[in-house]
Amino acid sequence: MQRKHLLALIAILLIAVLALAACGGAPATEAPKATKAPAATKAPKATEAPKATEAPKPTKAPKEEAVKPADEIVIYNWSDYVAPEMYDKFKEETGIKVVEDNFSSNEDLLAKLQGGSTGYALIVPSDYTAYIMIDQGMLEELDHDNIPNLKNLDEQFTKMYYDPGNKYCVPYLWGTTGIGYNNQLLDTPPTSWEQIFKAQESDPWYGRMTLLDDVREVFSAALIYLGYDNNTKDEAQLEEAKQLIIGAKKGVSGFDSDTYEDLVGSGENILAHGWNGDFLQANDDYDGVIGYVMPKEGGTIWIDNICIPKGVSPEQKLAAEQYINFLLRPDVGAMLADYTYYASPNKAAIATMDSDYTDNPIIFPPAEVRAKLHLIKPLGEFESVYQRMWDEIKSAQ
Ligand code: N2P
Repeated sequence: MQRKHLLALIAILLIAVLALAACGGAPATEAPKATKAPAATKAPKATEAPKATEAPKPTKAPKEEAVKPADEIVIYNWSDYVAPEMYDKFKEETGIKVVEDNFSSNEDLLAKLQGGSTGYALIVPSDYTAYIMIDQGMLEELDHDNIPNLKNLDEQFTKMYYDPGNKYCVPYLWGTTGIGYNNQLLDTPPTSWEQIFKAQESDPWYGRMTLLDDVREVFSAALIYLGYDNNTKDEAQLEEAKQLIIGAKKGVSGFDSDTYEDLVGSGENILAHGWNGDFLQANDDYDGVIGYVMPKEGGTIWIDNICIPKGVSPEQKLAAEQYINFLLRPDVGAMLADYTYYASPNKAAIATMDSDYTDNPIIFPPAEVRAKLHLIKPLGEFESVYQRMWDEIKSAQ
């Protein structure tokens, strides 16, 4: 080959090499597509995840990793509203200690929270009070990623008017308010609110009964007895209910929301206005001497909820969410329901329980009773009228 031909050949080869190199650049720009496309179809998480976690790491990951659950949280709860071994179990499993403090009414709970920082990481308001708290911005939004057991809730408890989608609260237990009685001291079960509100001195239960220390519950019982809406905003009806309650005070030994079931069980009292599960629970200590009825006029039904008040630290919030998730486990939900004798909103827990619980008509009222039950509703500004009249009832001689 002649030298100039050789040079020409070298030049051609060189061009070819350069052209190939240039082409080689093209796949390099296409490469992300080539690796990304299969990632999206084939193994979306496996191939894409590393990139996804790598890229945003500087902004997001460190913050999430920094939050460790608090090692102690305080729950503000109703009394006798937990199986005591639940706290031990949670501590054993997570290292987080749960300390409990108690309140006796929704109004006390609300006032306490409105009074400023409490240190509580969990609270248990009833439906209408959860509504007020959500409305007033008093609750933290729940991070559902930390509560995967939400899937165990019976669907109807994900659609409650006060918190659709469980954005702020998780239903804890639900129940009814009626009359408990000592079946050794009373031959026939009570049938009407009249026996409390119109008790005569000759009645054996006169002076041996209590009303709940609870403004909305007591007004509900009186209003329902009078045939009115238990959430009425009619002041004349409320006044009538107030007079009825004042008239009943003489035959009532006190307003009590915490020990009334024991007073009936021990025989000190004969009747009590109270919550279904409390009477059933007390029966474990008093050999089944306590009965419970829903008066013929009807009564109230309520759903209590576990929620996180605003102002908790991220560590407390995480620990609180872990406790909520624990509660929603089938075994723990069953432990809670079994001990308290209240109805569980946890479908997976109920599925593990026996018919003593699931077929108990006091826990799960039959349709004809359900039809007579009413929720206590939030009343906005009008709530203060109930409160004023309640104060008048309390101070009346
Ligand atoms: C439990 C009280 C039941 C709560 N002792 C009523 N909302």
